[in-house]
Amino acid sequence: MRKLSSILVTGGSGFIGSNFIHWLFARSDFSGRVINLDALTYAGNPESLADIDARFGGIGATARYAFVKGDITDRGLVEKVFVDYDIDTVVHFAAESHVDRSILGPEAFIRTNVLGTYTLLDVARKAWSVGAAGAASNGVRGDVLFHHVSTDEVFGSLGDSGYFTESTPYDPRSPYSASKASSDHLAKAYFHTYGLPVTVSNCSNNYGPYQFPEKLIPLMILNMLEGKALPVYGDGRNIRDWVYVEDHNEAVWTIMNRGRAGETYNIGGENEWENITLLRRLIALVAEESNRNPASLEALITYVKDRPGHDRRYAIDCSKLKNELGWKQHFTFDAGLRATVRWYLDNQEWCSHVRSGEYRNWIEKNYITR
Ligand code: NAD
Ligand code: TDX
Repeated sequence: MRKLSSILVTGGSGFIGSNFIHWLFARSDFSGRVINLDALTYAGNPESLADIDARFGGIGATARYAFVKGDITDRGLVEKVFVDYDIDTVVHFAAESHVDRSILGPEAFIRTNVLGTYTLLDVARKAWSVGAAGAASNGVRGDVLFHHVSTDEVFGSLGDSGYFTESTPYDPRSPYSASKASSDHLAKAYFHTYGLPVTVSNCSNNYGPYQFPEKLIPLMILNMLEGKALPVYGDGRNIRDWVYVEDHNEAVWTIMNRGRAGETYNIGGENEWENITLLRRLIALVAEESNRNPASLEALITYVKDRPGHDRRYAIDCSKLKNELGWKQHFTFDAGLRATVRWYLDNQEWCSHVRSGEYRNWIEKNYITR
């Protein structure tokens, strides 16, 4: 029986990780604690969890939330976190996550996504081994779990038809997806070789609150509000399968509770959109929610040079997760997109902080010197 009681969340100050922590503490059936290990790169913002820290953080036996600023490649630190907090579960979100950045500078992706994942797996194996160091499969505790969060981009690009299933061969095409593919292989290798209880999920494009405004949806919302160009790559007809971040996180938690060790589960929205069609839908919503003229927003659409190696279409078959574990999506695209637009309209301060670097002063004041 998995304990799921002292959970190391890596990358908890990023988009999906912070939503996961919010979502978990809102559940009445979760009574454990969360240790958020995050290096606070440009994409990590502890402000996203200020309320969680205020309600559940602190020192002492009753605290249920702790933030540790640090790098997942720092083996000594990761070992210390495992000991200090008696970690029984890892949910590994931390990553360099933006495809465009990986094209401009792949090294950070290899370091964090490959070396960082290896470091976490190896520390977990040793911390959770029963008996001699290096114990093989039968030497690992049975009440622990390492859940590795990954992406559908490892499967490459689809044509007009078909879906990615769990058995689709890997065919990554960007430095980002290649680094995530490598981390998936390492996670599975630790299951097969050492018997580390590992589950893996491969999810499609997420959207929702707290997403760094370099990704398509928040970038377009903020550019509309500022009257800036809306840059559409190539012909705008690339297709992504969008899932609301809360649905993704519910799937992750479902797998952590009931997923079989050694298995991979695909997570998707079953919600495919061409980028340009999505953008037009977003324009209509932003116009409606912020009293702007849709025609003037439409005029901001600007076709730009395509992303090198731009994958044409992603689409997920998530029937394994639905049939085996009973998960399903709750958010329609309209409801999720409207909630996202509203969140960005209502959280302009968060947006200006993450884009200005001002939030680093806030971090200094609230975390580093504490
Ligand atoms: P994000 O970029 O918003 O957040 C990543 C977090 O990891 C940040 O808080 C950052 O500070 C932290 N981090 C980066 N390098 C680190 C390091 N070396 N040590 C410690 N922390 C570090 O990413 P996201 O969109 O929330 O994605 C989370 C995970 O989900 C990633 O593994 C990503 O590959 C995967 N994923 C994302 C999507 C998506 O649409 N965003 C879809 C499928 C899978
Ligand atoms: O300005 C833009 N214009 C544009 O046309 C941006 C930022 C993107 N695009 C296109 C490229 C993609 O076809 O929109 C689509 C979505 O782009 P991103 O938001 O950069 O996401 P994507 O490259 O699909 O990857 C995302 O989903 C899978 C996440 O960033 C990954 O972390 C995740 O694994």
